[in-house]
Amino acid sequence: MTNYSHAKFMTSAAEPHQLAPDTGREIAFAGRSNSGKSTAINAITQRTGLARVSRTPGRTQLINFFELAPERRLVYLPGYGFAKVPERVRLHWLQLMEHYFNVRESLVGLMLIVDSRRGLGAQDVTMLEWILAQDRSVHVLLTKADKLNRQDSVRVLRETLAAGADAAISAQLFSAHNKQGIEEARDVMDRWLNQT
Ligand SMILES: Nc1nc2c(ncn2[C@@H]2O[C@H](COP(=O)(O)OP(=O)(O)O)[C@@H](O)[C@H]2O)c(=O)[nH]1
Ligand SMILES: [Mg+2]
Repeated sequence: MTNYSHAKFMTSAAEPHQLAPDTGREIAFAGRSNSGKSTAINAITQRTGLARVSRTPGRTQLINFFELAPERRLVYLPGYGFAKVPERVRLHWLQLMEHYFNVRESLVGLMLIVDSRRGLGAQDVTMLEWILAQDRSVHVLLTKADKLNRQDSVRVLRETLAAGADAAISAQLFSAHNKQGIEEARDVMDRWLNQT
């Protein structure tokens, strides 16, 4: 079992040559700006402030690496979908992501962070298809589940699973505010990090 509270910041990469060494295993967190990535990372690691919760969406264009244990990493990918991002920044994001996903041998799974009130959007689906085309595992965290009533949360979970049915993705409801689904997310990550 990984002790997620031992997570510590390693390094940031703005350019391909700055990525952490590609050894061991790592899990990446990706999703739209403002979908709750930082908050989910902080809840899973129980480390408030490990990943900064952003006031200004769309600003982080860095890949942030956190060490969970020796040779085990959590990777925070820059968010997408923020309308006000200049074209040059968006292209840089695209190049960095293409490079990361194409080269990264230690990447064992992607946590796709999706606001449960929005559900899977077009850009999430593009990301999903991209990752699945490379035969990598995806688990969708439907965040901010505290904002939905029971009926709506069940519906969005069902729709998400249906959208990924061909590829057998997994998905769950998650709320950092209600501490809902944190153990379930850690279990998925443990499986990916420790599979033999
Ligand atoms: N109600 C609620 N709000 C959340 C939750 N997780 C994140 N948020 C809010 O959503 C906004 C964006 O969160 P953040 O983690 O910075 O998203 P990021 O841009 O994907 O890293 C912030 O205002 C958070 O407080 C949650 O579980 N419940
Ligand atoms: Mg963030």
